Amino acid sequence: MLQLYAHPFSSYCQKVLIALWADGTEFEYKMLDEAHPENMAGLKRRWTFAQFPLLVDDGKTVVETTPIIEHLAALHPGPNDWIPDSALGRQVRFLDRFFDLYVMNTMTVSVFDALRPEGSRDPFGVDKSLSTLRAAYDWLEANLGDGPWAAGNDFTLADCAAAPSLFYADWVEEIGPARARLAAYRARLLAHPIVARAVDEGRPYRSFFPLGAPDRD
Ligand SMILES: N[C@@H](CCC(=O)N[C@@H](CS)C(=O)NCC(=O)O)C(=O)O
Repeated sequence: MLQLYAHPFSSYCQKVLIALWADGTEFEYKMLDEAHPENMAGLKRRWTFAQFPLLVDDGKTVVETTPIIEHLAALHPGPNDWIPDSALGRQVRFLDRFFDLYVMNTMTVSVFDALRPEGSRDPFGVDKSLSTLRAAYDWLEANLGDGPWAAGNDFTLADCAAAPSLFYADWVEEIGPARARLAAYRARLLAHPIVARAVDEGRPYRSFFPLGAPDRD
């Protein structure tokens, strides 16, 4: 049985949960919460950086969301082709990197800054990250195709990355009506039943969001 160390409110965990649920892949959910300190201890034992999610497959540790989904695709394939062959696959990989590096990681700068103790905040760094996030939105607005998904007709790895990225990023810096194509893509993602499940399972933890979760979505 696969095991996934994860928390339902974590954006990167949602990326992998979406792939697991969409494929109907069975796994044991090792919840990283206060009620299960043994799971946090297990995570720390298995991965120097204790970042999550973390997959265990037959005793082998697999870390980093994209390699986790690649591992699932190779060894536990389901109905979804997460990384298609050829040029489409290369586009999927690029978009996966785009959402992780320019949307997800950029958005978390503001989130982590809000968690810093008073006096150690970095407004300059936050401003810079917000400007990068706006540039990422503009790039997506100009370059996303007609969809319905990031790389065309099929829901791929790129959409697993896009869903939690855009879900939370819009809370940090609204996409806004001027970026209609991107806003419509985010709305399509949130209407996808598996993404909606990820959002719903994270709903009880919204008070954890340090910037104040908006009263929507
Ligand atoms: N590049 C990593 C990022 C994982 C990540 O940043 N996870 C967050 C939770 S969403 C985390 O572990 N935060 C706690 C920490 O960094 O100590 C991946 O793709 O798995």
